[in-house]
Amino acid sequence: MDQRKVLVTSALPYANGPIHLGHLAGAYLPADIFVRFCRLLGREVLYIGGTDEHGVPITITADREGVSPQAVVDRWYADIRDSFQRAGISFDHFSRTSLPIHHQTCQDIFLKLHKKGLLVKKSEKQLYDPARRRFLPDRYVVGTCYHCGYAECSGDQCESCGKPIDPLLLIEPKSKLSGEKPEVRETEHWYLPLDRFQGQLAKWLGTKPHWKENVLNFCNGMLKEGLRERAVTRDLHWGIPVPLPDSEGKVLYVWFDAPIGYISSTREWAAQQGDPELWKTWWWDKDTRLVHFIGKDNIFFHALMFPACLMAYGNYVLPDNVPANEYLNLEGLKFSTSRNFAVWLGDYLDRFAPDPLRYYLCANMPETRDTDFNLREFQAHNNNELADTVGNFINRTLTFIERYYEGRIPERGAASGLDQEMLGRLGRIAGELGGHIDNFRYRAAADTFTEFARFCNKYFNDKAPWEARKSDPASCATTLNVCCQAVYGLSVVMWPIMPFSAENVWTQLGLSTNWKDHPWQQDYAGKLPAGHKLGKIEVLFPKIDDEAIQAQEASYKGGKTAPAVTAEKDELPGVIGIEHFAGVDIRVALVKAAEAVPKSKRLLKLTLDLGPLGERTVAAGIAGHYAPEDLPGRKVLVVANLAPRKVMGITSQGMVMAAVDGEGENEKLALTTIDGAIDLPPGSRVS
Ligand code: B3M
Ligand code: ZN
Repeated sequence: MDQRKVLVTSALPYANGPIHLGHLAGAYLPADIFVRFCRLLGREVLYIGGTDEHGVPITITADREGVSPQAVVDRWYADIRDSFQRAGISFDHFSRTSLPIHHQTCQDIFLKLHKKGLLVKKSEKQLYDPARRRFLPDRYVVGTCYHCGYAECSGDQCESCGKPIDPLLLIEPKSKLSGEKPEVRETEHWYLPLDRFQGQLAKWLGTKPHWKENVLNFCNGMLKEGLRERAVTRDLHWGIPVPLPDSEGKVLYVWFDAPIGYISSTREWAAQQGDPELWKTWWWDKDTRLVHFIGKDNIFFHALMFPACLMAYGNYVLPDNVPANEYLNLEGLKFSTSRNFAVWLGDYLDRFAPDPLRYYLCANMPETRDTDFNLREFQAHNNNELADTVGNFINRTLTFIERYYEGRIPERGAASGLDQEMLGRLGRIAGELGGHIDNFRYRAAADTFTEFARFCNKYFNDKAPWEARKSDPASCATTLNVCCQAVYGLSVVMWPIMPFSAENVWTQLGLSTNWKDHPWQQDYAGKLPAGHKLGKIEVLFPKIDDEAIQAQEASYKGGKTAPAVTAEKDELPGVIGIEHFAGVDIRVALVKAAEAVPKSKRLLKLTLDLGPLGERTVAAGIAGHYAPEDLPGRKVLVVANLAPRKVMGITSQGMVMAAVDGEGENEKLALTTIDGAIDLPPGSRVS
């Protein structure tokens, strides 16, 4: 195995809202599992993170909430840092990009590139909002993507196809500030001529055939199209000032500054270690393996643009790997912070322990394709695999020893065929599971782990120590001795995925809870000598019941919104708070069938497809306005969380929305449909 030192980074989340499980599965959990594995393996490893505190995502949040950008980032930096800590994401250092050390590092890099003649100043046309008298960088403008047709594309990068965007080419652009069509004005900016790095980047990427296919495909696609220059400055008042004369009102582009955050976070770490130069032994040493964990929407910046900056500067190592993940969705739909359609990490941790989530996300990691987070599946993984398999084996072993051997490990005698098979498996588990983690195969790692626990249970059953205790005490003692060593082996290989539970097992085994005492490569079978006294035994993975799952479900199926910095409540009569509106679950529904309701002039009976929410029957008062045969195939809007009611013998499970004017004979009615809009799947939320 490659024992070079490893510098690991996880994408810096924007400090403008809480972390959700989609984030966790994308860039944090996989990094943490890898880092913990490296630690036990004895590799020198440094795990760096922090929050991304600049750019338009922050200023838009601040504008919306009527507070300063600093107030926004201060709040979310602390919230994000705490959530990660509670989830066991074990950064060696977690910094923030609004700190002076980061500003200095970025300005230094910018100036060095400028001095080398690698930045080009150009007067360029940019979108400008005349109503607000402001330029509209990045996410201040939305329009339709000219690559893929995505309608909510922002001015820097398309969320749908991941490609960088030239805002001037957006189709039907609109200002996010005024909603108006922007005009085009001249402004001066600095550009990084990525085209000049095309050859160097292609050559470097050619040395990475082992990278994940999704990452290589994306990069090769971009190279094929030809890289274009990218502006690295913006007209904004929040960010790192451009360190050149006549740059009033201009800051560095957030995607120029954010990846440099990895470097400045390392510098801050070094200073705190008492050796401010220590960061160079990581970033400026060709023997460092630099590994960036990110979500797929960040590939361009980590695998092309940031490496180009590092090449331009010189000295720095380039990424050894960029194992980008696909997306984790929530019940078939994208996690959405703005629509509060998410399981928030902090909220989850208020209800459940971190490890069952870590295990489930590891087993369900979006490694090569998008995967789905489903609370029922999470519950099943906990109850069946963790509680009934892993926990059961550990618990039955330890309670047996406590009951019949006074809590001391019994002697191991001659090994039978079954014992030898068990010991053989125990000897191989670290290599097998470690190989998966080392190659970012998390799903296989979780499978291998659980499969091993299953085998342990089978061994226990086959050896039937409860019978052997009387008929063959020596064999019973051997079985329990071997089981204990297997419990130990399980606990060590468990640590990267479920650190809290591993440490709990170490306590139950009467061992140190310091990971440094539990190397990955060791003779697990010989760890616990006969006579060793166990610690206090407890259930490792309690079962999760339906009520707990339902409570968590309610948090995103119409309910709580992400807390704002200041919650303003209007006291006017008839005015509702956002939490009331958020309680109404409006969805896109595809009409599958429509039929007249006997004896009713008003009603049609509709069969609707709500995607992940399933099929519904709804009685709609639209018969005078639509013929049943005109409706199948149309996409309508439905209030999906209304209590069912009986109308003319039909149980109506929701309400179809329509615009109405007048009454009776004079009634005018039109269904609110999204026909002809972009292809929104049934079940999409409306907000
Ligand atoms: N903050 C984008 C994101 O959260 C950005 C990542 C920066 S990594 C240097 O997806
Ligand atoms: Zn696109």
